Amino acid sequence: MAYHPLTEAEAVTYVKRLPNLFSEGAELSSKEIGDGNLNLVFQIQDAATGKSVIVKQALPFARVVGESMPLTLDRSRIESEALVFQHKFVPELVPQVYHHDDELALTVMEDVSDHVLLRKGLIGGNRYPQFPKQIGRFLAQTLFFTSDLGAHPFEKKAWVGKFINPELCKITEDLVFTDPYEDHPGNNFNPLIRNEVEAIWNNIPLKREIAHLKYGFLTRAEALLHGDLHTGSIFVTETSTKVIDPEFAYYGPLGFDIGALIANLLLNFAGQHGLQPDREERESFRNYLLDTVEAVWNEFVSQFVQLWHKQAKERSAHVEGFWQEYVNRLIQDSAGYAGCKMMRRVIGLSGVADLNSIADDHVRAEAERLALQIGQALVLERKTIVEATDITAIVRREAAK
Ligand code: SR1
Ligand code: MG
Repeated sequence: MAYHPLTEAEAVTYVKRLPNLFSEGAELSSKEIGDGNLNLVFQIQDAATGKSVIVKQALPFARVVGESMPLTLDRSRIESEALVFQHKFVPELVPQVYHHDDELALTVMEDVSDHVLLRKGLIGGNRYPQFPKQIGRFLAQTLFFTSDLGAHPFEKKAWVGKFINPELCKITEDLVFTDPYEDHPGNNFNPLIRNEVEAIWNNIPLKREIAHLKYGFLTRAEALLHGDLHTGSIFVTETSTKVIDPEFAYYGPLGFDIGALIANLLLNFAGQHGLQPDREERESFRNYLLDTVEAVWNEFVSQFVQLWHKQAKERSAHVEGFWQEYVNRLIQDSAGYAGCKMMRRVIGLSGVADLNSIADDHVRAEAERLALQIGQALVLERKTIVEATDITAIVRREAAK
């Protein structure tokens, strides 16, 4: 079938033709539930059995901007291949892919909407005690086994080729590392923070550090990244985690995925200024978020280092002291990428609900200023960071100012 965006009814007809999903004659309902920046998402349900699937279809443009921002349909193939890939390493943490159609740029997959988006859950003040262990496992497994540490060198290079993703990388290169730091027409920030934003545009030492981080993103094909691991790409319950949406997947520096997650936890930390009016509740939730940042890093690193010692195939990995230096650099990269990802969500094209849902412009401006302060400090001070508590100490210091 030639590419066209499906209607809700066409999405039903499409899944009915697929073997082994629904029984013949099943009465299926269909609802387009996509609220992300880029794609159509249909939920197809059989009310009689309760079974449901998701049909995710790429549009030839970015939904959040419209047809003026054309976007490759090939991202659908990348996403489906990345999901299948990640599912092999951590089946319990990634939705199962049932079917992919290159021509229609769509993927039929497991419906995980019995979970809630982590961003929504955190905005609602909910806590997820199992999350650090589970996301730590996701990060450790997917990053280790796709890197030169855990993969055969021929295999790794073939994977680099398979996951070349130039157009979506270009979005990140522009929206995370370039546009927010200059007076770019795509930027979209609260006019009340113009002074702080202009100070960033004029801060050459900061921009130089961001240039180093961008250069790492451009050149360091270390592992297959998720590529957009924010809290809107993660579904959670109290006991389960599912990572979705790897359409930005490509071979890049490990710290970019870890940093994305830390940034989004800290954007919620900043947003608490407007999200939680009760001071004690706010402090308690902020402590929870910082504990989560520390636990995510600690879980990741302990699982990653264990894999390293037990399963690293690359002989140089076993040179004495190398793993410690690698991990030291990784936490510094992660902090730097977290800083960029915080600033882009305040200044750039695509914001986050943790801040944007704060109705009062002045209260929101306070939260946004804090996010910018933390972001800048993480970029500028990243080389002093050794442990996760060094990251959270920077955040506490900036919040206390
Ligand atoms: C135009 S796309 C904007 C953002 O949405 C995605 O989630 C990525 O973060 C991208 O930068
Ligand atoms: Mg996405």
